[in-house]
Amino acid sequence: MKIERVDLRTVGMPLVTPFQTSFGTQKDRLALLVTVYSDGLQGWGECTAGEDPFYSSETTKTAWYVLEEYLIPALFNGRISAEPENFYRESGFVRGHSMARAALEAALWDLKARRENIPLHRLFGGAKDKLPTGISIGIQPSVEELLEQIEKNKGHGYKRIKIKIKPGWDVDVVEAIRVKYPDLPLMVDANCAYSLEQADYLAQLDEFNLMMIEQPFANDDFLDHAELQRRLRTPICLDESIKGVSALRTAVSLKACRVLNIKQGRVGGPSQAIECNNISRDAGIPAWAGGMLETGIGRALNIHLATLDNFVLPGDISASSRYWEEDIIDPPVELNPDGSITVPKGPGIGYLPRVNRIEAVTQKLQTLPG
Ligand code: OSB
Ligand code: MG
Repeated sequence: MKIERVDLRTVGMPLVTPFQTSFGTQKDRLALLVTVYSDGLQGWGECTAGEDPFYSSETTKTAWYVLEEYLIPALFNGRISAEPENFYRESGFVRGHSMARAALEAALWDLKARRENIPLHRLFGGAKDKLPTGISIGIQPSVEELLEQIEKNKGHGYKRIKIKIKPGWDVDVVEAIRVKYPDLPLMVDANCAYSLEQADYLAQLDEFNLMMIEQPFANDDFLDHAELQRRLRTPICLDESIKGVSALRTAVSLKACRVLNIKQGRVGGPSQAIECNNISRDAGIPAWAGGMLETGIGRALNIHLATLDNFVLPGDISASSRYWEEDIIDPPVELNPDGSITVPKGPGIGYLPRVNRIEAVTQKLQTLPG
């Protein structure tokens, strides 16, 4: 497979509602898209890096830089072969920059699946037709507004609700939810906002029958999470800490989590996400597909990965309308009345990139080789 051309672009997409986490509030998404061209076909990938180095050290700009200066040139000079199965190993001369690498790997998988005229999940070895779907609700101006959001999204059919927590927006808020919804499948995500000194405080969450508490401690921590997990009945779920297969093996070995959030970009690409599926399955740790406020292009990839056997919990793979007035894929991702998403059967990511719409929202475009 010879790649003739690669487009790098950023697209600016206003979110339908601002999304607040313990590390900040986001109103717009500036997504980085990669398009590879070969033999009359295109493959599309999206980079999950944020605009700012708050969730992880990578940003849209660092990913652009690494793609433009290192990864794409290596694809043209043959150091990287364009076979997605080999991409992670062949791109390993670039240390770190997992999300930059993952974006190009994703585009190569989409291209390969389109060439073989099969949906991505068949290449990945996933076999589900429908996926249970959850939604991640940001920090709200008031508890009343949060309860309204929960009511509305339960009505849409979402199978579980995840709320963001931070110091000052945690135990009381969860208690208020439980008063109104004693049986709602509910999880909380702290995005690293606490430390082990708050373990006794966090232990108060144990009485609310949460599905999991996601990433309470630092983004590179395992030992404190393991200590907290020993003290809590509620499963700890790791997100930021799991920067790849090696980190997952460390977490398993230290018993630092009982649930795993798999984000393909964070772990180094689709091939590494498949590896994380297998390792977590063999360790008896249920997993689910996390989200990074992707456009339809990145979300479609998450949908295909979530067909793997250990993605047993509802993922953050919500409908397009949860994020965007108008998504950049056709058709948009839609929720079935039972709150599931039907895995698309078309080739590649299974949705068509809306090229006119993508061009309309493009902020920066670079074609390589220049
Ligand atoms: O921690 O899961 C997270 C978005 C940006 C950065 C981190 C996280 C998130 C989300 C979004 O929770 C979930 C989604 O895309 O639906
Ligand atoms: Mg998270």
